[in-house]
Amino acid sequence: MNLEKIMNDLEKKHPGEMEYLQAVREVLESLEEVVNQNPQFEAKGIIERIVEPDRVLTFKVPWVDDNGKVHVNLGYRVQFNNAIGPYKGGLRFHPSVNLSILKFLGFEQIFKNSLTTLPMGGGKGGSDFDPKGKSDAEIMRFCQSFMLELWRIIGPETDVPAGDIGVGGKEIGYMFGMYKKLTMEHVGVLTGKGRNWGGSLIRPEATGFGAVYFAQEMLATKGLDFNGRNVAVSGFGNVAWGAIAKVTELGGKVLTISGPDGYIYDPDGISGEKIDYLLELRASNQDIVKPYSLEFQNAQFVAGKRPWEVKCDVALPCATQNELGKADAENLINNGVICVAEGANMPSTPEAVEVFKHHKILFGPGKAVNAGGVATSGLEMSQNALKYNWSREEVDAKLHEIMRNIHASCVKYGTQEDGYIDYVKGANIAGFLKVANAMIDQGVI
Ligand code: NDP
Ligand code: 2IT
Repeated sequence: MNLEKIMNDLEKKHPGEMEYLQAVREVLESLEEVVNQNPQFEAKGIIERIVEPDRVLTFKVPWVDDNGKVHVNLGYRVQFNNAIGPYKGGLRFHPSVNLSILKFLGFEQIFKNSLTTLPMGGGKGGSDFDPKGKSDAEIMRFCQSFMLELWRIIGPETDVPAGDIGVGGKEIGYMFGMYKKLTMEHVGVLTGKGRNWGGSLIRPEATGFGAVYFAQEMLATKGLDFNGRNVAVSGFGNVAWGAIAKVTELGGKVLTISGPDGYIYDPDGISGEKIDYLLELRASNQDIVKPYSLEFQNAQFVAGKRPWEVKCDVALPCATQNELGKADAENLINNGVICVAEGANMPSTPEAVEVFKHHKILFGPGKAVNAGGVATSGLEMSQNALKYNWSREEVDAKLHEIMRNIHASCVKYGTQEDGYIDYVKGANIAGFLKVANAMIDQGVI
């Protein structure tokens, strides 16, 4: 495989799509060996076909605010690859959303979903709508307008969206309501639904729980565990919340959370009622973490900084892409970090990943570590199809088993001659092989 030629061609076709090109390069670098050893992949144009989405829908989303003012946002759905199952992946509402970000997320989702062992293809969507400071009624009107376009191309066997940044249970509810009204069908077209109308137990916690289950497996390869460990977490959203709850349950101490305004350092550890407070903070729609320091004694707010300067054993970046750069990685290493597991999608820059690999610490990439969210979405789809609900314990046990299997796949394909586990390489190869072979079976389409 001529990696540089493929990347040059892509850069020409999609100039300026920085995040998308970054994600593709990382995957292709990992695949070089496997593609060179398997000439059928090149002969069938697998790489050229897998890096381009099957289709992209963009649309305008007009809506009216509480004062009667009209706003127009952009809406997108990137249907990337459905070789192993219906397109599946979240919707992100954040002002930074653009096509490059959604293509990076949709591309990553192909491999992540393949790793889960469940039959799900890859997709992603969203809007540049900013939920910050919006009233409930405004969010509802926006979600309804968004679904007035999106409904045409989704369906329980076609494309099943879910949440991501800025999209949680509330937004899924408003979108589901509009879909149901338009189609007159109460079906599993979205995941992350409310518990009384098709949602799965554990889905809200799943990404964070899964990330910690995966990190547990990583630590176990060195005979270590979470008990008594200091943990730095970034973000304060859905993923951060679930991860903090599970780390605490396993005897670890979470020292930090972060938001766009800075980070919180809580030397007493974020546990008990403080974890519930995170839900309140997020639901306030204000997008700041500072109020935490006013609520709890001893907690300090550090304005405008990231939590990676805090001494910790384990780091769990759970906010957003490229939030942990080279200098942050060096800080973590100098402070003795042993494990970095990505709860968010692509939070570490390529330079930061290089630093982690160079120092041979345990480093788990998002597509493996955070796959528990979409895996539990897959379990929600199964329950919807069965018209049945599994108990909390049943879903949690399945999630745990899936995370153990993903870890085993990474070890199988990522273990180097010296015994170092390259989780990036392992996850990319394991995720790729299943999809690539399915694409070969199904012909050039
Ligand atoms: P939430 O909206 O619940 O929280 C996102 C967090 O990241 C918030 O703290 C948010 O603050 C912060 N954030 C978002 N964008 C930026 C930005 N541009 N700069 C700085 N901070 C930012 O989202 P989730 O917890 O669901 O998602 C967090 C990460 O996990 C994302 O990378 C997402 O793709 C990934 N993920 C989510 C899954 C899920 O099931 N929800 C599954 C797998 C991965 P603010 O909004 O104030 O900017
Ligand atoms: O990035 C992700 O995997 C998600 N936001 C969850 C996707 C899903 O379909 O549950």
